[in-house]
Amino acid sequence: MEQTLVFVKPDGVQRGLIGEVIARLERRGLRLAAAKFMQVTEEFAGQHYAIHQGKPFYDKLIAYIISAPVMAMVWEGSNAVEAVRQTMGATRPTEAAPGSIRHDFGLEIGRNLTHASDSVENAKQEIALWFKPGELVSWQRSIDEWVFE
Ligand code: DAT
Ligand code: MG
Repeated sequence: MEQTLVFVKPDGVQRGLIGEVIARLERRGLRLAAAKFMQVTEEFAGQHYAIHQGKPFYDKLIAYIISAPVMAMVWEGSNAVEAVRQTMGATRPTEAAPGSIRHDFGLEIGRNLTHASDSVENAKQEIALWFKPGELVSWQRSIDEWVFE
């Protein structure tokens, strides 16, 4: 089953939107595989956002991500990577589709509420960075056959 890494960023946590994000992913039919509420260190944030090192927004991005706790999760399901990116919406909230989280709750790219892996390959790397294998729960739901074809 395809898996993807999601985290509710510090603004989403501070604004009390953890439950909203989880509710939307559950409602979509995705299955939770792991969850961890944590304070990210500067070093860890640098590892997660290594691809953005050197970009003009990098320092502010790291300061934002470590400014309060985050809620990190692994979600799984058919086309999980693409489906979760769609539920989150485009990076810039003013370009995010109506009905997406970034549209419905965001205004600025530097306060865009959530992270979601952008490819299956990156999802694997990010899940390995954020979670130990033993923290992932392998389980089935009785409704799975009504969600996964
Ligand atoms: P996404 O979070 O949609 O995967 P990304 O990987 O391109 O987007 O960038 C990571 C985060 O960095 C993004 O959520 C917000 C910030 N960011 C990206 N591009 C930016 C820009 N041009 N100005 C300010 N912040 C930016
Ligand atoms: Mg990204």
